Amino acid sequence: MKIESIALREIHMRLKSPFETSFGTVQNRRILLVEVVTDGVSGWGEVTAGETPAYNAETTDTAWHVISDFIAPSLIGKSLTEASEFPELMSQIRGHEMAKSGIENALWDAEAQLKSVPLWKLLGGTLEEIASGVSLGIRENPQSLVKRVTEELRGGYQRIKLKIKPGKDYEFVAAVRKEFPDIRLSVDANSAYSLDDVTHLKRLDEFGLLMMEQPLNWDDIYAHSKLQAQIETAICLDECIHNTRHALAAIELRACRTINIKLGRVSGHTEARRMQDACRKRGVPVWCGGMLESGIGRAHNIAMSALSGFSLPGDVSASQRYWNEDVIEPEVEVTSRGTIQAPKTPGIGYSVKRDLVERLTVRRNDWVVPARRELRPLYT
Ligand code: OSB
Ligand code: MG
Repeated sequence: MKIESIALREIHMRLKSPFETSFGTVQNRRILLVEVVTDGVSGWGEVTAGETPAYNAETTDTAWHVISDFIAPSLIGKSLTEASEFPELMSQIRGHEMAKSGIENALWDAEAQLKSVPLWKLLGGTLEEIASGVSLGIRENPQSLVKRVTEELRGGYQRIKLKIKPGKDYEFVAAVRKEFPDIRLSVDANSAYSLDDVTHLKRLDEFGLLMMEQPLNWDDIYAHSKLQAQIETAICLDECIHNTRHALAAIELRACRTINIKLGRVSGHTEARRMQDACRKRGVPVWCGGMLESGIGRAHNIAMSALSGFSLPGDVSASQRYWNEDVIEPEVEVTSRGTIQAPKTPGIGYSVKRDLVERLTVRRNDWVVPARRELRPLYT
């Protein structure tokens, strides 16, 4: 695979409604898309960094910088046998997993197209139907949250995740649990609590939650091991886990019983696949997290979710929950059983609406292999 050109663009997309987490509210997304052309084929990837460094350290702008000044210049013109060689090529760049992931995943899409297989099959996926759940932002009051949950359950979703933060937790979860005693229900705190809150967090045990996601500091695996020893609810780590070494440390420390794998946070398909495999061998179920992606990132999430370690419903839901119009065709749809069908066509399995992407683009950077210099005639 000779890397002939790389295009990096920023597109602006507006979520249908604002999404509130413990670290802030977002509605206007600034998304980076990557298009890599290799052996005449276009592969697409998405950078899932947020607009602010509140979820993790990266932002749309840090990813723009790292891709533009380091990743793209060092990749252009190179030849790779497989996309899985990319992490080794980038081993000099510390962190910046989301920036790397945007490029690596575009290479995976291209490789799958060149081999005429769906990406999920190239990755070694076996699940042809993916279990789908939803992540619901923090609401003004418990009643409006219950209303939202009711609507999502009508859509067939298999699991409901509620965002929580101090002051917007116990009563909200209690109201939903009272209305729906049997659904698979979980919570996500995005690092809003500390070990001083153990007694408070322990009260959530009574709701029989599937899991409690990332209650403590974004970079503190050890503190989660202290908390897990004192509560019954299974802890799921999200922010803390950037690679398989982190996952293994967390499992050995008993800091969690499940892991949310996000392609961007773990730097792309190669590492995500390694992580789910390591977890599966140790009996730790994993699931696919979401970052309010456009259809391109969503398609990559679907491909990853077909790997057999992904045994819990993920935060991968229908395009229409997020956008009036998504950038892919067909849009991602969820069956009445709360599943997403793995696509049958090569690559990510959805086609990119180039005209729409063009209209949404606000800036763009391009790298092209210098054309071979023409042989000049000796005499003119
Ligand atoms: O913690 O899983 C998270 C969105 C932005 C940042 C962090 C998270 C989320 C979500 C949304 O939960 C999941 C989705 O894409 O629907
Ligand atoms: Mg989370």
